[in-house]
Amino acid sequence: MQDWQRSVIYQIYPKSFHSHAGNPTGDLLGVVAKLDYLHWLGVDCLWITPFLRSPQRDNGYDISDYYAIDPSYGTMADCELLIAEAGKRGIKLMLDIVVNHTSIEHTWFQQARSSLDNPYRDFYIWRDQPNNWESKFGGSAWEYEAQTGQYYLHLFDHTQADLNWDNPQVRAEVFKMMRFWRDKGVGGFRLDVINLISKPADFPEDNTDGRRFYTDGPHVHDYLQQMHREVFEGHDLINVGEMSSTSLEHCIRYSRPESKELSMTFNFHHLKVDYPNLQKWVRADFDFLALKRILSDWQTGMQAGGGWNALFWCNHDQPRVVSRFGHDGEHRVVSAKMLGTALHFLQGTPFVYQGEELGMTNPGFDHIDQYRDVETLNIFRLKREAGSSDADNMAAIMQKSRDNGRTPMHWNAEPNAGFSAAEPWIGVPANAAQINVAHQLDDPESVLHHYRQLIALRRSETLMSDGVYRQLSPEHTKIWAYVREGHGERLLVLNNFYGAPCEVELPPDVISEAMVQRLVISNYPDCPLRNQQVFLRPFESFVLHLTNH
Ligand code: TEU
Repeated sequence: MQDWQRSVIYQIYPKSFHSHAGNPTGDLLGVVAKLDYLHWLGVDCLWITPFLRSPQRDNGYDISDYYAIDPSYGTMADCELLIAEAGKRGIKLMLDIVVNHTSIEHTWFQQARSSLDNPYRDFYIWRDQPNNWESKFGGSAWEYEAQTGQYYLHLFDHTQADLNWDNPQVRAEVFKMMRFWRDKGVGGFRLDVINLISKPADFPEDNTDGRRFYTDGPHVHDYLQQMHREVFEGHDLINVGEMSSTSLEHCIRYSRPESKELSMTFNFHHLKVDYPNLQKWVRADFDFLALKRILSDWQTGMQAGGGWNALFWCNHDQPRVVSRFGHDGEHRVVSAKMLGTALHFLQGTPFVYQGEELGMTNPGFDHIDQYRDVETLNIFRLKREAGSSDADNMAAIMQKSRDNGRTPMHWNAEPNAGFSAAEPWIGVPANAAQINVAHQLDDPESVLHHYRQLIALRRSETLMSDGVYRQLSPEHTKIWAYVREGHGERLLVLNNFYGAPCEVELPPDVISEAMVQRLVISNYPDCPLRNQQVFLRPFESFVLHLTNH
């Protein structure tokens, strides 16, 4: 087992974490100020979303200089201080590398667009005519450049131009930049949409949006192996790839050690269970059986193939999980704990997204003016142009917008939730006075203490890292039941995903009153001895360690 296979990673969205300077947006010194909190929580590593120089059109995922800190976040000295101070507390820092595309303000693009024979022209992807591929943020994936009379490819916003990875000079520049950060002391990389970097040379099209052609594209494994040789080899780094619309087979290849590519992969299939017919922008309940099936298939598949999962419910692109798969009203605390337990006992490396450990909820913003996200604003405009009603659009946006997860971290009950002395760049949810760090630190029954316990358990319960996953009662419509087994022992993990009590009958080989039962964690104060017939209270969740003697 590698160290990172026993680690827990905490994700920081620095724009919304803490402003040390008292600005509308957070900064790196704001992260430094909260390191003691993160150390207390027990996390091993911080993934901080991009803070490099950027026009911030997509909140830093549009980088214009890979070697400079964006002034809104501070200076290179602040970054060095953060690496050093985190290191003193045994915490690594994972840098978010966005190299599928750059901002069009990057000098490479400025050069490239200036003339057809500029040496940087081939850093990007140009065509005389667009094909029918669509941008993930809506509309065509091609933008016309009048000066040179060609179109450039952008799989995301038109200000995010896709790099041409088939050009060896592009790869050389990317690897050089990554070595620069490695040598500065970062402990690893989170690679943004890294499975989209290899586009087929003939740009094929059919009647779809085109993603099937460039997802996990023709040379992606070769390029990642080259990255491994040129950046990772001989260094102790945790590298996680964000894989968009990927497959299990590819994720095994990306993450199994023999491939010499990455440590682990994120995928999003389990977060499309509330996209009816894969339509994101529709308000819909989630499909619980699909959620269990998808997560279970990935558990068994990755384990069989020797791959490694990055486990997560939340990130800066997703709504808050307690509002999504739990209950953000009267059952908020118990359901947030249940969701934490259900995820942390899976095989893989768990990620906790800032505020998730408090059970933060979606903010309930019901007016488009409250939203900042480029994707949300693009979609609202496109839907309106297509004739869909504002009421329908807002219903979907309130449920699905990425801004649901981007509101400021709730530190305390003071103005702006203690995030900043200044009015924040995006609204603070009304429940910040009740749901915040200061309050939960003092409450041993809080979601925060439950997460701290989950994080600590990963060090003491070996089966959390290496136990074999087996789903029980896959057809049960309310309960997700699974075991992790090995060394003649077993963890039994039971989770009621709903607000009504219910029962499940477990196989006799899994549990009996004759077995030695030890309660590992639970979200109710008492936990009676169990046998095959288990009764669970609303959103109840617990884990038992079982042995035969
Ligand atoms: O996200 C890539 C991605 O595919 C998404 O999760 C995306 O937000 C979703 O498809 C939109 O519906 C990454 C970053 O995490 C995201 O913040 C960036 O906007 C995106 O890449 C472009 O760099």
